[in-house]
Amino acid sequence: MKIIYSEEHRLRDSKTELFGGELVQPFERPSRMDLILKQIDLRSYGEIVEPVSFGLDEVLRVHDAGYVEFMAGAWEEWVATGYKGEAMPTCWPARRMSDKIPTFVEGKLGYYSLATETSISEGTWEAALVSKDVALTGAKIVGSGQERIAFALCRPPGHHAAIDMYGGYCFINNAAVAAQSLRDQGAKKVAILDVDFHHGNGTQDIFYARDDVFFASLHGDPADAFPHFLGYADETGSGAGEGFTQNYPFAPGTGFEEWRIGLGDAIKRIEAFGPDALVVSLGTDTYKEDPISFFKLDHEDFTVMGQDIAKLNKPTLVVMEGGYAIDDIGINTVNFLSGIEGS
Ligand code: Q9C
Ligand code: ZN
Repeated sequence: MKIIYSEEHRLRDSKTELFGGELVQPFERPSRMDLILKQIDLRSYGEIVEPVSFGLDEVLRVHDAGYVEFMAGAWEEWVATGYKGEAMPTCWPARRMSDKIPTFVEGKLGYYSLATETSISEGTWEAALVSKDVALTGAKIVGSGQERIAFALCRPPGHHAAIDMYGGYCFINNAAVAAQSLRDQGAKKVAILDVDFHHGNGTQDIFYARDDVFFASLHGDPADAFPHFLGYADETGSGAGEGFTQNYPFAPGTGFEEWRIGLGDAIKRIEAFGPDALVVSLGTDTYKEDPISFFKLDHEDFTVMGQDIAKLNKPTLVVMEGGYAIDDIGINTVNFLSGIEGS
């Protein structure tokens, strides 16, 4: 299997995450990739290839132009204020407030974000741009028929990035950009299956009113888990997109047996939808030891998960999302890949 990867993810190296009222070292850190690469190497799995560079056109197919423009200059704008820490919002357009876009950077950060844990630091946007190149290179490999399956080893992750909001460690929605690219290359219908522990609110937002991209997500119940304000089972799409979104929220402590029933249902619905291509948002934060999640999946469950999804037998791009039980994310990721590839 081709694994698309770039060392330039290291440009994303924020020092602060707001967690439990403290500024801590971010869970989403560069060493995550080293641990995945170590397992890939140990098991002599796949073939690592460099991404091709793409411009902003593909990003603007799914994200708002004002958002992209702000993100491109956000760090410089923040530094110019004289603030000493990394850039983070402190205030949002909450209920019954104005939707006018502020002029001052701190207001714009609030306008264009959905959470405050994710600090913007020098190099963040540059890394996000390369991460989307990784996803788009994978979409080309699969979309052109060169390979039936590929793995985009993206960092920073993407599935929380909405049309015009960043947060949850995500800035550009790599899976959405890739799905749109597959559509633009000729796939009439694309399905996105999101198995990260957290709800893929950004991906849902981007495709919510569309009937050409089916979105299914299994995740911690938003009543108990980030992103808290999206991912309920009664969100099924709007307008022409009605019936093309499917959510599977699960309670704290959920194990693989129960989770797998949801997966089986999602797979059945994807089969009925009949996509020409599949994008999998892969997060390994469903693992039992993940420091910020509450499911109970074990190493071998990731292999079975991959095997179950393989039965769909579609051209497939796997896109890396979350996973923070640092020592184990490599094992879980490669187990999934070997399961879905059938090797
Ligand atoms: N108390 C991804 O997995 N905060 N993002 C969690 C827990 C944010 C996760 C707080 C989690 C974002 C890509
Ligand atoms: Zn996650």
